Amino acid sequence: MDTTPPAETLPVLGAATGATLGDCAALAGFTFANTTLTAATPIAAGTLTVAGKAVPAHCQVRGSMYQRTSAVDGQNYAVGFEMRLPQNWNGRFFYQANGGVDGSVATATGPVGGGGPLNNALAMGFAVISSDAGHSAPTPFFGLDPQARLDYGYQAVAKLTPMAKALIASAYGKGPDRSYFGGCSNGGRHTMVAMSRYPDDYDGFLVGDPGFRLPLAAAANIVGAQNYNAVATTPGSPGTGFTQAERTLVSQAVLAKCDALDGAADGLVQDVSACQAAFNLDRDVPTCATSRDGTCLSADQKQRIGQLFAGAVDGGGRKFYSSFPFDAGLGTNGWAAWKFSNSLNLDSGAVGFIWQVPPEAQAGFVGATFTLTANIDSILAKITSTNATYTENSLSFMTPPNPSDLSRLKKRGAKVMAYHGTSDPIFSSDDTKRWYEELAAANGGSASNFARYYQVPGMNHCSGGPATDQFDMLTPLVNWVEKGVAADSVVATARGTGNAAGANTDVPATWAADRSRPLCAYPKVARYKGSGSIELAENFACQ
Ligand SMILES: [Ca+2]
Repeated sequence: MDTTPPAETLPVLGAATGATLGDCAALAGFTFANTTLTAATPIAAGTLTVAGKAVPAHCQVRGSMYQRTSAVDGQNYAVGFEMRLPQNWNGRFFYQANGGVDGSVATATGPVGGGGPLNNALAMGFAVISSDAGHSAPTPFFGLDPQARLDYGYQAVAKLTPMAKALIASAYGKGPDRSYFGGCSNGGRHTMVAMSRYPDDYDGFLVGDPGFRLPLAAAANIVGAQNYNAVATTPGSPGTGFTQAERTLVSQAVLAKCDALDGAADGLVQDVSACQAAFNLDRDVPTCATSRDGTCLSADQKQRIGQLFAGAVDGGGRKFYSSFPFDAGLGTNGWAAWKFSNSLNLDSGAVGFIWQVPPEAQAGFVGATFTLTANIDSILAKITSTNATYTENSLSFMTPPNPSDLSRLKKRGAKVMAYHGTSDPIFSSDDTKRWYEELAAANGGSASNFARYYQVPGMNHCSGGPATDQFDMLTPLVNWVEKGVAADSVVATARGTGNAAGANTDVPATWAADRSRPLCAYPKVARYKGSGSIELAENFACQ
């Protein structure tokens, strides 16, 4: 892949200018089509804290849009939201895309990336919106209503965006000069969907560990649980099919082959691509001669685990989701939770109720039973089906259309910064890497003049793992959009013991608690310069 930035000149959008909030309580009188406000409340400085830091004075506005009763399931639906409008506004709007199956209005602080937030958009002066994406419970049963499926997929964003910009105009006397959109996990998916569907509405996109092919990733995780269960010592408990000791064994085997490829044996695999060529599960992990005891894998385990890392396959042996890279983070609790627990308790309901056509029957549904007994070909057929009630299939409403065609976004000067933890166990960084390479190919070999991708070695799903997972990617995104300054790297820090935003217990005790590393714009990787402390980012170069 070509790393030379294209020579073409793209527009640089001008810088936002700030304003001061007028009367917070008066915003309760704001009117907009299909919108009901329930409160406009002044929040004093320090009332809200994020990672131990006080958030400045702002106005909290709560409400909902498009209240209705479903003709399909008889339940009440609306797009619930809150906006937080700073007293001292920086002229910018941030759409906070939330994770999971949505269904609750997370506090609108505007995460800036990674774990243990260094900062937040609200404290930086952005006006921030957060929503429940069209249903008021964080459970999958909203999927019984076809419109709620579409709101969750992409339509809530289209409903909220013009209302939010009008409310900002009402609050400050002008609309936002610049608008940003960001989130991690399903929030990363929302962001990629907005990049494809709403390129005129936002100027900067912050994509974190995106589940941009969420139905297929969930189906792959179900196949994973079935395979781990097939080698489980306790049937029904997939984690006993790949135990903590065995996962640590594989992590250490990966490090033995890959850690030093970046010039520093430091517990971080920076050169993820080279590692996949260097590490061989079959060769580099001992095969058990007799029983499993944590120092080896059985031949059956190796075959199944190797296949899952290569990419889950359907009943006919066809790969339907991405490969996963071998990395140092699969010995962690976070990795295990996604593979062995969330596969039973989250993926089952999401597949069964939100994406399948027809959905499962709610009465008597048991997530673990569904996951461990479902036929993958039946799941794949149903998540790509429609009928008279559910007229749009899940891959259509969940996935960004044509994700490698961002020409409209690019030409108007908008920018994209994406990151993904290479030990993410649910959405594969290989999938995001493939998307980015396809985006580059669609742009003459490089997309680096408007979209950049940063791998986060060792990081699990959005945070955690043996990683430097604390970073602010919103500030460099603003600099790129508004000043034309692109980031070749973003400095990230480990959250070891004593970290003010909360320690990450996956950070090895042998690391400095505040170890730093550059997160490099793909395809470059951080390599040790050969001298100086290996705890400091300044001694690594993106090459
Ligand atoms: Ca290393």
